[in-house]
Amino acid sequence: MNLSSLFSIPLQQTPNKPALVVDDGSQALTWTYAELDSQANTLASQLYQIGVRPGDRVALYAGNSGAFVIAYLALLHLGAIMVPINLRYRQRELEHILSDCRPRLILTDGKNAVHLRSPALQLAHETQCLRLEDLFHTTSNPAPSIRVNSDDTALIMYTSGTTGHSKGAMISHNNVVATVTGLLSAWYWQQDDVLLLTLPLFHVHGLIVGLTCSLAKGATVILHPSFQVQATLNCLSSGEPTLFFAVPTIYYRLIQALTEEPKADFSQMRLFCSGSAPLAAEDHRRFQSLTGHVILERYGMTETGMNFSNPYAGPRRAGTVGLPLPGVSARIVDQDFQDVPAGTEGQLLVRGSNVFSAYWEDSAATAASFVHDHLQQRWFCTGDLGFIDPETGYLALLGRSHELILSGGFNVYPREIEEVLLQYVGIQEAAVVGQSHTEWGQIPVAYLVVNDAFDTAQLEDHCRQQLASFKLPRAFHIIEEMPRNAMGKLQKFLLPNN
Ligand code: MLC
Ligand code: AMP
Repeated sequence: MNLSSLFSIPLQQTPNKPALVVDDGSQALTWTYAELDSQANTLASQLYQIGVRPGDRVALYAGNSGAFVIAYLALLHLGAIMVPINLRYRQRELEHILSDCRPRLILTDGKNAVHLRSPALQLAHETQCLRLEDLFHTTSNPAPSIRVNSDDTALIMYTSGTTGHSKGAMISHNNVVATVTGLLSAWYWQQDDVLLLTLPLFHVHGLIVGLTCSLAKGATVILHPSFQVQATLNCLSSGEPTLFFAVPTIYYRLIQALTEEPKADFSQMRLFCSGSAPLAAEDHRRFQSLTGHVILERYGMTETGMNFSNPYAGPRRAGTVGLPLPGVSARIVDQDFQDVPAGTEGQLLVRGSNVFSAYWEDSAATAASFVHDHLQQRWFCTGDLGFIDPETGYLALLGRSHELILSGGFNVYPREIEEVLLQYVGIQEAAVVGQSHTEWGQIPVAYLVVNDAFDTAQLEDHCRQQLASFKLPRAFHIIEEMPRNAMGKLQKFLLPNN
């Protein structure tokens, strides 16, 4: 099934029901299912006239808004491939993504266009860049009639790579439908659910788990431009939302605010979910004691959509991500990819219709990410380490086999930062590690071997120009030499405070 067909069910059943409310604090704009569909059709027809065709990549570098949602639906109708881009990315990261996926068009908005207009950003000269605000001025038009197959690629989502550059995970319509149908049943979604969504729409969590599930069910999304503690607490206490999905850093900030002002009433809420990074058991407990709600933690990845979830109806165990979602198969294996007994730590492999097929134009990375079993079934190597509790069958995650740092729900690869540090004159060696942090989960810190003394403020400037702000090392430690083993291999675990 393609995604437009999934959305057509609520459109036919409840055309006049609010599908989307965008509340930026000063005003709330509402779209019914019929209005969203009609505006998406009009935009699809405009984009078709501009020359966007099935299989074309269209990059979206824009904040949460009604126009973002309409552009998503329009591109799905057209069979074009949406490439959502993290808004904190700057020149170097943008250049990589745009030159890698070669979009037919970039859609942006008035607030964020400035980063694409930077003279330093080298865009291929034929790349057209349009502001979403300039596209909504024609009268309604039917969408061009295009056949979109379930195996067609709906999205390319860039996810940080171990090699220092992000890779584009090609996610088909079918992959998204698999995650959505799994979550709709696992979390008992209902048509009268109202989801408060404050996460960015450029990642799987906001776009698929939040927006797409809600539109597929015929529920309502209240979308905020970004997460703000007070606006979130006000909305959650307003009696309107029934669902809230967030990353652990957001729960941490809500817990701080509720500890100071514990009056909020979330009695109409049905479900609080956490994912994208590990939720500290302590925060799970504190949120329950402050609100009476037991957070449901689930686990997923850009490449796979959602894989595991604590049960809606059964026990939600802190420190675990629960059981495989419907349609997901999972194994824990040792270094030779052999199954280990329940209770033993190993790498998690997954397979199912939710799992992507390949990285965009990177067959080597694709081949390195999958293994075949004796039945020639293909399993995706998540790189996540964990064990299955022999009694409950619940998965507990223990960390990553690679060096990925998870900061506030964003991925940060040390290698990428190290490469930027090594470009700086005077730095001889650089090692970046994740340091535990109560609010962010982890933060990147850098250890440097330097030739001469230098100005840390200037080094910070250099990093800020080259890296998204969430990748900036929060501390620079100068050391005499890197700890290495007899083979000369860097032993990051021996770095001080790590
Ligand atoms: C912002 N900053 C971060 C950061 N986000 N630093 C580290 N890690 C992060 N995640 C930086 C800002 O650039 C700024 O730096 C400083 O921290 C303070 O910013 P802020 O204004 O307090 O941050 P805020 O804008 O409030 O953002 C915090 C946040 C945001 C938690 C709301 O990070 C966020 O929306 N995270 C959600 C990410 C997400 O959706 N992940 C899902 C991935 S999908 P400076 O130096 O400029 O002051 C996935 C699959 C799955 O993982 O399973 O879901
Ligand atoms: P991304 O590539 O941005 O989609 O991030 C995916 C990674 O986030 C996974 O491989 C996990 O390491 C991590 N992740 C997602 N959900 C959880 C969770 N509930 N607990 C621990 N880690 C998680």
